Amino acid sequence: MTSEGDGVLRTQVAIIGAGPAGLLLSHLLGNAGVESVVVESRSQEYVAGRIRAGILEQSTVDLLRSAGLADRLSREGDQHRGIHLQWPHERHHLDFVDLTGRSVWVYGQTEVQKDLVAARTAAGQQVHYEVADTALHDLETDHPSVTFTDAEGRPRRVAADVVVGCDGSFGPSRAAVPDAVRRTWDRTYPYSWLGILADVAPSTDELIYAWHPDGFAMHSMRSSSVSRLYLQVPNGTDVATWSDDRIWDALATRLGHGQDGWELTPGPVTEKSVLPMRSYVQTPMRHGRLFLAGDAAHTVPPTGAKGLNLAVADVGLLAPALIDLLRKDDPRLADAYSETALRRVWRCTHFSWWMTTMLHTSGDPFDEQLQLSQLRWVTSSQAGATGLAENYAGLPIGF
Ligand code: RFL
Ligand code: PHB
Repeated sequence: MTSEGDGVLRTQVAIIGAGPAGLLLSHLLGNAGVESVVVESRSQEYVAGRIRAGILEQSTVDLLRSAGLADRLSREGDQHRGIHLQWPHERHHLDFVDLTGRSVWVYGQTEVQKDLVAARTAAGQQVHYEVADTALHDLETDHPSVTFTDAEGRPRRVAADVVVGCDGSFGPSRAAVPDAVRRTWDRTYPYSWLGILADVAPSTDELIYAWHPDGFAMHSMRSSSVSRLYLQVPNGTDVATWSDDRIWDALATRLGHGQDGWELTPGPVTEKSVLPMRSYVQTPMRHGRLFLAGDAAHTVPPTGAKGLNLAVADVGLLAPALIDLLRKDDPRLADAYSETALRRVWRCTHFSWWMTTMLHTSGDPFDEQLQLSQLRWVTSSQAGATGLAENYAGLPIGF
């Protein structure tokens, strides 16, 4: 039992971060009778309201289904067979189902988060929201702990067998691995995305990824009445310099392909933000009694739709490893976690980098010709198309 005495919470697994990685881990552990306490620096509403990922790959949906988390996803999620890839005057559909037998689902991270919160609340999970001063201690011993200041300003300690850092790119967990042990790889791209959410029916059946001399554009969606669109913009772009009209004009130009009378239908913009593009990997994903999962260990640029899916895949490996460690005293999966997880992390890091560099204009005419050549190849060769499809729809967990 998770117990409280002397202001100390005792549990088996202390989880830092109540995003998708943290809550899913707590759910999978709870299903197997392993107790956890979750601490989160933001409010429940803030975490659930963040507009982020929109695409779930096959293995993510399979895992959510097997964990009993997919009732609403099955009813409200929109299964897509593939994506459209285009450049001026050409649009091609890649059918992942024909190419690989796997598909993807449009179901927003906001909805995944709501489903996770509902499931954890129903199970009586302890989640401490709006905490401050989160710190990790004694990770190289058998009695690690996490301290924090709770929402009422009281100092608290969670004493656990294991600590899991699910606290994203800006949390304290990744830096809790000593400098002498950790290795990092980092790439900042010379462009950002301006993203909008709009109350208008999508102008496309499936997502459009568009290469254009003015810069990349993408048409995604959240439902039959809500569209999500992105434009490549220079780093440091002030969102205030992009009026709604300017955004819709740029989207119409970059997404228009001059055929079939296709048109983009504009609508009221309900959210607008600029996000930088970055690749980051930190190894190892385990140090002593600390395990890292999701964005805490790695960041990918969003062009491959991999961030959320990779967080789910990490947790899909980590949960059985911790269950074996804590219930059967069997450390084999826990000892293999970092190496096993990193194989998929590097595959997705490469795929996200490849999609990003194939589709974003750099202003270099040589790059431009290579990009167009690559696009022609992935849309006309069975081998090229299958490679993209296999990575986008996602390799099985454990790959
Ligand atoms: P999260 O979601 O960042 O959650 C980490 C949580 O930790 C909390 N935290 C702390 N808690 C306690 N103490 C501290 N000191 C803490 N510091 C931080 C944070 O408040 C937060 O709640 O990480 P997680 O769970 O690993 O999940 C990762 C995903 O959120 C992320 O990879 C995706 O959103 C990336 N991503 C996409 N992924 C996809 O698979 N498909 C997509 O289509 C996709 N599109 C996107 C995206 C990310 C985007 N943005 C804005 C980064 C589109 C966008 C626009
Ligand atoms: C989204 O719908 O937000 C989305 C979809 C696909 C991506 C990135 C973002 O590659």
